[in-house]
Amino acid sequence: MKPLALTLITTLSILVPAYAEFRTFTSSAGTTLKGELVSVVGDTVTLKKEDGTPLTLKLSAFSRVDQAWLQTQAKAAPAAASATDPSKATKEAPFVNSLGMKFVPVPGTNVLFCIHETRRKDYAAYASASSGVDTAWKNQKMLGKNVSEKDNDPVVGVSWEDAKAFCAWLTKKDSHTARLPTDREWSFAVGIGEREQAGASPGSLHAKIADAYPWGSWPLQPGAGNYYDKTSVPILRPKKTDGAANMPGYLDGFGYDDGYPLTAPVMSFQPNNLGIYDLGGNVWELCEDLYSPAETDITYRGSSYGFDGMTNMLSSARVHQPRTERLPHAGFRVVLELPKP
Ligand SMILES: [Ca+2]
Repeated sequence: MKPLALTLITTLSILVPAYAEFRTFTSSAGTTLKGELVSVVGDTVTLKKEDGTPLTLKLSAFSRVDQAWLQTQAKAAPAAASATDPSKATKEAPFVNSLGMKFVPVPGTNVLFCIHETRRKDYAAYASASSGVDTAWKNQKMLGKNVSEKDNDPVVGVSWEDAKAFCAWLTKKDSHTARLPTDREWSFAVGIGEREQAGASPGSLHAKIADAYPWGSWPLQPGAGNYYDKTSVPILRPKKTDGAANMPGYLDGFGYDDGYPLTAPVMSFQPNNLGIYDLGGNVWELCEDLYSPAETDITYRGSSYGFDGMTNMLSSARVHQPRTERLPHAGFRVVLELPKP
């Protein structure tokens, strides 16, 4: 990628990314460049190179996957505003905790939802401050590759018990009650809480709402989330047991290609209308609840990078695993309890 002439940015609004980090960008010609995103203004992208010098490029100079990522960053809410009191948090001014995790209100619940899945760096802070934390999260593999190696990748390979221990540690550290979301709270976060019966077990609600997906309605839209990548199609091919197996294109993932064979850094795709990212795709998310009263398995929501099939991509989909299970395509999201109204 050849540097273009540096231009002075005089446009009225400079959109600051939700968070910045060094990442490897790929040009439309396939060459790579490491840099930190500074701004996206119209079709002009400004990066900071590793040596600190700025570099301005046209959006079209980037690969299709990077263009989508850059546009998502440009649309993300500016990170400037934040609330210091959880009860004052809004979508525009989230509560930010001591780890830099951002939390927003979800109507229908009395909690704030973290806008992102718990990151590897959040879990690393907990693991280094605690003793006896299981180390499976450091070494998770899929397709023969390591999963979630970077700080802003979602932590994977954590059991329900591990996630609850993280929440207990965070509660003590920040003096705000942190826990896993209940299955019902998760439904409100993804926009279907009003359509489900309160008190029903997660298992009884599985895939019962046929027209709601985290991105909206079928078909799967480009940029909808980290669901499936062309490079992993032959290996993560959807199972023929899914009810839609005969649908044209199904066994090839409908041609969907998100650029991430495994996990993506959290917040790489568009947020929902509440400002919450990756409720669909990336990693399955542990909930507080048992799947059904008759068993001891725990409920997961939201699907993953492994293209779990149409049924499991529904907003109302639930899967279940034993509470001690540690999986390379599952993690968790934290909620903060608000004072009782
Ligand atoms: Ca997710």
